[in-house]
Amino acid sequence: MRLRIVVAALVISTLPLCAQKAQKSASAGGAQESPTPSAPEPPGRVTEVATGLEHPWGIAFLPDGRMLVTERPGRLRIVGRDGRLSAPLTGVPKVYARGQGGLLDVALDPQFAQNRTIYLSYAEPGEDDSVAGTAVARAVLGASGLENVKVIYQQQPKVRRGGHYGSRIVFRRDGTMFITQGDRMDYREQAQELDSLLGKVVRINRDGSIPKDNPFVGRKGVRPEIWSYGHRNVQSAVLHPDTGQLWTVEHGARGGDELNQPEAGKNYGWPVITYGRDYSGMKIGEGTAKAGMEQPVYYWDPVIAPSGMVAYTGDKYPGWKGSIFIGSLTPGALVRLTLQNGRVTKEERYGGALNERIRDVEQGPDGLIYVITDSPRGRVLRLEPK
Ligand SMILES: [Ca+2]
Repeated sequence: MRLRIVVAALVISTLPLCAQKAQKSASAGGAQESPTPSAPEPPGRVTEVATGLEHPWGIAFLPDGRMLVTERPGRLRIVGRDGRLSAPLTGVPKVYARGQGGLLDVALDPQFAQNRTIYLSYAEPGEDDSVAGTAVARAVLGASGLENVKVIYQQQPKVRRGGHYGSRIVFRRDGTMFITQGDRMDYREQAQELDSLLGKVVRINRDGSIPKDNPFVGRKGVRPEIWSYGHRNVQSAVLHPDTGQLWTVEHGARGGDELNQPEAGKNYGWPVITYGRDYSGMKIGEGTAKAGMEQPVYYWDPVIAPSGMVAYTGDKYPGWKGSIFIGSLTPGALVRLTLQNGRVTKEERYGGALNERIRDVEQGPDGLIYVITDSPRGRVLRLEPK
């Protein structure tokens, strides 16, 4: 009698689990999941290069080894090789500096040595400051500030509140530019709508015009800037130095950060398919897979909260050439992925002295890895090999 009660209780208690599993397998995507490795001290020494930056967001090295660094409240500074911060450069466009908004990425033109041109991505306020959207401006880096500033991209529509502005700027080998964006948080359904620029990776020419070979050019009711869609919030992007293909990492909700290789015209699923759940624990969308929607190459659950990414091409650290590095905001670490034939073959994480909110990662002209930390007194750190 007692045994029967126990068995019955077991059957009842496992029923919802079985139902859940059956439902899961009906739409199982089968993408590769991070094993969530531990995060020991990095191999080498972490040195502070600069400090006192207010929520630094993006870094780009100038050819002489100095760095351009954005601060999210709306300042752009040069960090000298001695770590000294310049005064804020003049000419930076007005930014919507609230919540996740503000001045975001900075990138040098592929022909910077000839044209001294840089690009900034940022949250741009609307006319009355009640709405905002991601934007990109180009400018010439003058002696003490930006000159010939021109806004070359504006995400449409601008919306109220919300976060998820993305964004990173990456140049393709053909000279066109990718801008990664987010779904503006409260508007996630628009990631699937092709007349909206929310939740999209876009591709434009460096003067702001639209490349004629973009996947949706000429299609009625579709924004011609769109390269790929169904993205949640892409704050990590790199052009793979071997293949020339775009790699991105996007923030999921609870679980479901994704490594993607966005290809022209493809749908990356958000918010219809995802490996994550809402912060409340509720299911999002329809499952993890659906016909016509791409699987991520790799996903993280629990999340790493990815921001900033670099493909390492140097030879200063044994065994790291060809690895991809991603900054983790939460739990805070530098994540290293080894890739082979478009798959992740190994993930390592370095915490310890790098156990901070890492907002961007770059390779310096000296072949060393630099990161910036997201805090009111953010720092530039350099990882020196043993
Ligand atoms: Ca996806």
